[in-house]
Amino acid sequence: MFITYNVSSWPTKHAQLKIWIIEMAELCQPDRIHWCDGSEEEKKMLEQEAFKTGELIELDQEKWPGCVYHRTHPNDVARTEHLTYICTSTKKMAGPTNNWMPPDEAYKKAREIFYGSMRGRTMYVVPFSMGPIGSPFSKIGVQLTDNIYVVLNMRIMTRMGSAVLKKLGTNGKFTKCLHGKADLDEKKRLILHFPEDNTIWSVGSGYGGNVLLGKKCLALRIASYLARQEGWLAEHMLIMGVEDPSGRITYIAGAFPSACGKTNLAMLIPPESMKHKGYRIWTVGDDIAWMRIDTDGRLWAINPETGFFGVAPGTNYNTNRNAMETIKKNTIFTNVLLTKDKNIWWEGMDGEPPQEGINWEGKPWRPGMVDKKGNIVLGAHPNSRFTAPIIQCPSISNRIEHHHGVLIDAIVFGGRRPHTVPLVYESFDWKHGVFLGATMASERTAAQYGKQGEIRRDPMAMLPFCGYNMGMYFQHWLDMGKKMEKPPKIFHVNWFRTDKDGNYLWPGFGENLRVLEWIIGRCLKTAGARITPIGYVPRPEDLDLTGLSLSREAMEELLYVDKEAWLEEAKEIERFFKTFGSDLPMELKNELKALQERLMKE
Ligand code: O2Y
Ligand code: MN
Repeated sequence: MFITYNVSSWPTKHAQLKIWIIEMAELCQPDRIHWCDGSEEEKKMLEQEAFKTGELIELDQEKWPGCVYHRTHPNDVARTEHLTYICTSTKKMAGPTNNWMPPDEAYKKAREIFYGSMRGRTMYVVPFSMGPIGSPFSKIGVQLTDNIYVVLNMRIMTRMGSAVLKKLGTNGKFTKCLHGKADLDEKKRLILHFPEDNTIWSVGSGYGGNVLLGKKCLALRIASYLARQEGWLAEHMLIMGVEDPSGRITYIAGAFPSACGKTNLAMLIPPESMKHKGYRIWTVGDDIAWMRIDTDGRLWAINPETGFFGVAPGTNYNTNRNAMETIKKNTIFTNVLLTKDKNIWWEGMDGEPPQEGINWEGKPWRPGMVDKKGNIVLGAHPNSRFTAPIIQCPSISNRIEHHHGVLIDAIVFGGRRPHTVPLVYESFDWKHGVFLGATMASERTAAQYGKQGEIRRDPMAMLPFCGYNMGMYFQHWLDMGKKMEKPPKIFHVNWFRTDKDGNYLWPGFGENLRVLEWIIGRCLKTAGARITPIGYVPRPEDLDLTGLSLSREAMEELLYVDKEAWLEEAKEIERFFKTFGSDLPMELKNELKALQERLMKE
């Protein structure tokens, strides 16, 4: 079939953009091409279209104004790391932690799947900006997709539409993002990144991180590659402002592996017993931070996104009141339970579960149902999500649109560590801080792929998201420190240390503010600490524990540095470092040696 597209009516004079779209359309052969302008009318039109086909279901508009429901294919409910590739011309550039495919082979394989895959469908052209349009931080992408659900998600998660196209002008740089659902066959699913071509191709999936190409693919994998070339940092980090009783706001960037509560921390609500102090939390972002050194020699950050793609199960008014308030309207719910009266529910939501519903697999569901093996049948998938505009968050920072972002005073790394790692400690300096980030690790939970309980090293929480060789990435972090006049202080936190019976020692959630207060105190040089072989650790009296029912022994255990356990940890780090071979920076090898010497000294 020969299809013509009315190119002369396209709303751009950007020749390269037009040539690329024609090329992609010739490959995928959509029946129509629709340029997204980002308007309200367009949103309504797309929703109506998707309601007709069943791609989206309108929720009860009295209870959930502006909200819609979507269910993905049951084989397509999470990012697929094993099908995600970095396609650089050499394997060395992708490094030992990424799947690698030569670009020619990758393009060839994907081309075969994309070929003719949009016949009978519309190809949507989605121009989007990661970061405020026109900010020196920002990057523009154009995503082609055959999926309305993806367009509507991109509309929430990014600045999208005509204003971006205008900014792109006639020859602006952009990331070429091609997405097609094809036939959702797992065997024909590929998430391909071509950093050298500034290109992303994703085929065979309709879910989250695989298809919202501005998010993990562009804002982390491609951006981390560009950031190294251009001298900045693209990180898997939340950004939050902590306003202290004097009105001073300290901004903190925090890297935690997936499923460690980043969204909850970014929206923290001060506990009752600390409210009298007058702390307030301002949310800048819950997932991604782009950070640059400004003319003052300090590190400034923006959140390049405009929405939250948060995990629904476990979210309730106790665990995250701000998230619950955020998702009350204009939200897309994916793979949660749907009731007959067009209401939604997930495990861990407030109130009683509904008497019946249709679960994430599209099957009838009742509370307490078990499968043939006697396992509980879930209403919502553990990775079910809400996509909500950040602007609806009650704790939203007023600097979200600021073109220079916020000044970062502290970087916090964290993981889920039942043993060994204290509640909080501070690095001796930037280089030692990079070592803390490079060696961070986390226990796998039931919701994650892999062996439950296993400790997985996840440097800077970037293991699945670094778009190039991680050894070179560590060197880039070290180099960034050398360029800053006053780099942020670097800390490590662990909310998940357990006692000998496996019970969490620290209450977590809002109480984490007590730890942040110490971190801020260290930045302002007002909080005390003791020097240990692993860094500066607070004494119990250095933290405000007023109103917290925690025994002195529990507190001491939380802050205990067990030298034997740390020597074991150091051996594991040594093994992990070996995987990077000669790409591991000498400075990190030296940091490990220095840690071992400090541990053996006393
Ligand atoms: O499973 C997915 O596709 C989404 S994963 C995700 C979504 C929002 C924020 N972070 C993550 C992550 O895995 O880090
Ligand atoms: Mn994330």
